[in-house]
Amino acid sequence: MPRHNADIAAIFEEIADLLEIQGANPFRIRAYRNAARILGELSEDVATMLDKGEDLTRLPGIGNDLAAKIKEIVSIGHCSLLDRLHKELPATIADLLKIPGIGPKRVKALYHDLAVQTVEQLYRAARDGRIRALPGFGEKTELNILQAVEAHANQARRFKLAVAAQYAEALKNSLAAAPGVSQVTVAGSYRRMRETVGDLDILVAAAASEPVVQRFIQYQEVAKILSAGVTRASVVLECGVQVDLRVVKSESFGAALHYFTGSKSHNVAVRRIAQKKGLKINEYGVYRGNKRIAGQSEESVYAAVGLAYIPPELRENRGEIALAQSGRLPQLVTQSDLRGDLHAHTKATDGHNSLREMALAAKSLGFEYLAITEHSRRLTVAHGLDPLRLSRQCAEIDKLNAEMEGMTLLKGIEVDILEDGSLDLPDNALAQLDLVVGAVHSQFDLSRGKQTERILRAMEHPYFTMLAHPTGRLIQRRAPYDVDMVRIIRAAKNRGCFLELNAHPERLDLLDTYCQMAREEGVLISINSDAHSTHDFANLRFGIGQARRGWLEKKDVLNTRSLKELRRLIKQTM
Ligand code: DGT
Ligand code: CA
Ligand code: CA
Repeated sequence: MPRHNADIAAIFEEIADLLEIQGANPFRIRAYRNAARILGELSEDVATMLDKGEDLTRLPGIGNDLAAKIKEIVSIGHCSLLDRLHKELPATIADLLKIPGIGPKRVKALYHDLAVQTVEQLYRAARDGRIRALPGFGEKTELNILQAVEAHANQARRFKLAVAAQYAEALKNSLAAAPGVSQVTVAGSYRRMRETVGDLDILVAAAASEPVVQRFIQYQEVAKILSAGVTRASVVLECGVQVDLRVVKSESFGAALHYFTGSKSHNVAVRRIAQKKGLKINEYGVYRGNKRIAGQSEESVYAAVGLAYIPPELRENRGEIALAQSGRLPQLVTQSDLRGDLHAHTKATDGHNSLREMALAAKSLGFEYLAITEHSRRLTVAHGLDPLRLSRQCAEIDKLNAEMEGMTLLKGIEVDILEDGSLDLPDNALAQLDLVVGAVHSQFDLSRGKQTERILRAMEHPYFTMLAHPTGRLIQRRAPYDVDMVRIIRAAKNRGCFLELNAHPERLDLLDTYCQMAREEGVLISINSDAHSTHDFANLRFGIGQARRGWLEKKDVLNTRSLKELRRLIKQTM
């Protein structure tokens, strides 16, 4: 039974894909995609909201028709519209969309002109050179398709962190309620906040293991039991996620947690240090000879081998161990350090809430400031602002600021960086703003040299404050554009401007390794929600996770500054 928002979002995405392959009305398709996005970002399960008798049409982008479909899915477990679409199109056709670079339009052409229905048929069509002749494809596209299919076949399925979170947290709560359970932690890459996770590793401390294993394999979402023993079991959930369970005594919880959090290469390095000290370390504890000297808590494990406690996000064997030896680990930024958010949209463009609603939501998080950064005119699909509409919004912001206490809206724009590196709005429109966030939304396939020059040129613009989602990647959907990030980080340093870490779960861009580089160069990063609705501020936690993986401290993050200090810093860029 699909019951999590991610399940319903997946159904809506598939409907949108199939409708698009059929060539349906674009507005109808967009409605399903929007709804999928809203559901994907909602912090509360819609099933729970329905149980409580809440009206789903109050959610942004959900009208009567979509609300009825959500109810249908939650109550009967499937959607009759999707059932019908499955009868009209081959069942395998949606698989084609999983190949990067193949969108619904291409699937439509491949299906109609070459009768391609499966990934296998797609591969053969590309290999035999039949695709290049199709209008809009060509030889280069054909080669790309061939390579993408090969790469896809070699890639194990991974789940985006935010999607895995929905399944992990529900299962965790269920296990926590089992008799005799004292602690439950989702370990592995999930705890390290990797942007995607291969499987979930759940660790439970309990007096007796059997009742926990039983509860686990009987969990309502289990589709298949791979193995079940006395202290461990593995299952596959209906959504396709594999979950490994380990139950341990609470005296070993710390050692087991350390072992199953990984990463493997971090563990190997820690074990080597233990060996040099004549110690043995495993998932039960740290031992000198037969004597157990640590293992109840992770802190005790690190202390026993002479290391400071290393937060999970750092455990990738990228130098964190040497720092822990010398007591120089970074004091990682936390969500409570954030004083504001510098990238958000409203109803004026493609957002769902009013200025006031966004401001109040940010204030309720304890924020001091929120920058409103709508799209600019070039982005017509998002109904981007021209100079006149921007000026009107600025006037509205002035009015709101005059009446609000404890929350300041900053005037900004997410301005398109055009192909030649110029900005999509004239200087006199930008001059009235507090900050200018520049973004690449087109021409992703320029050569590395051209793409880099384009962005560098934009950054030189006197009003430029910050580069949004610097690599443009969408996790599992679009590769980063080819760009020399080292040069961009250096330019940001020289120019005194900032880079964004976009916290949207599909982006998480700037990537952790580049955060590390920016930090070394002394370039401040802003962790921004890119909120399109009041719910989206919840995504900041994923941005914080990526920032911590990138070793960022409070001082490295622009939006940990007070409004006064922030104003001083952004003024200097202009
Ligand atoms: P994933 O699931 O691919 O996103 O990545 P992880 O890191 O969650 O990896 P997974 O699920 O294979 O294993 C979970 C943790 O268990 C891993 O991070 C470290 C630990 N582990 C697994 N296999 C070994 C091993 O052979 N040696 C050591 N030292 N640790 C291991
Ligand atoms: Ca795992
Ligand atoms: Ca695992």
